[in-house]
Amino acid sequence: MPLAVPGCGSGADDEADADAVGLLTAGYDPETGRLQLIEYDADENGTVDTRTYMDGSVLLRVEIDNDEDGRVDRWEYYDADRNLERIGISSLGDGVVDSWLFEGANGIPDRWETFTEGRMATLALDDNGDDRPDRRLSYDREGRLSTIASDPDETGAYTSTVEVPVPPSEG
Ligand SMILES: [Ca+2]
Ligand SMILES: [Ca+2]
Ligand SMILES: [Ca+2]
Repeated sequence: MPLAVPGCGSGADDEADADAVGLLTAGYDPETGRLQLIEYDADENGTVDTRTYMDGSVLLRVEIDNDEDGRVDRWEYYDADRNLERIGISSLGDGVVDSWLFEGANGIPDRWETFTEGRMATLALDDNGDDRPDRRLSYDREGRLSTIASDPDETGAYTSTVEVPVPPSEG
């Protein structure tokens, strides 16, 4: 039996075993009884990798930890009709969103935003609805538009890049 270490700060309260039913575990608000959280082991390896946040029957968001290191890699946000609205991705795996994908009206992403140190670095847009970006706007450290890359021939790659001149300083 492991010894309890008193006075060392953290309690052992959050070590409660999950009463998993199959691969799904549901969490309820202790006061209202509303469904709050569904934990799911999508690849059935015994470790929860998908958490769905709910407010009763309303789906709020899904957090996915693909590599199961305890840090979320993908966030999915849904609108009131349960349509996927935007997807956040932590490409560095550090638990911080650095890319956002926005779903277009046809249900496929038509806008991608990437972030560096909390500011938008690039914004890519799919203008012709083929699920691939055709234009990419890049921003400099000051948040100014610096380059516009585009794919005028629809090759699937950016073949044209235009530098946006830095405006003359106002001083
Ligand atoms: Ca798993
Ligand atoms: Ca992870
Ligand atoms: Ca496109």
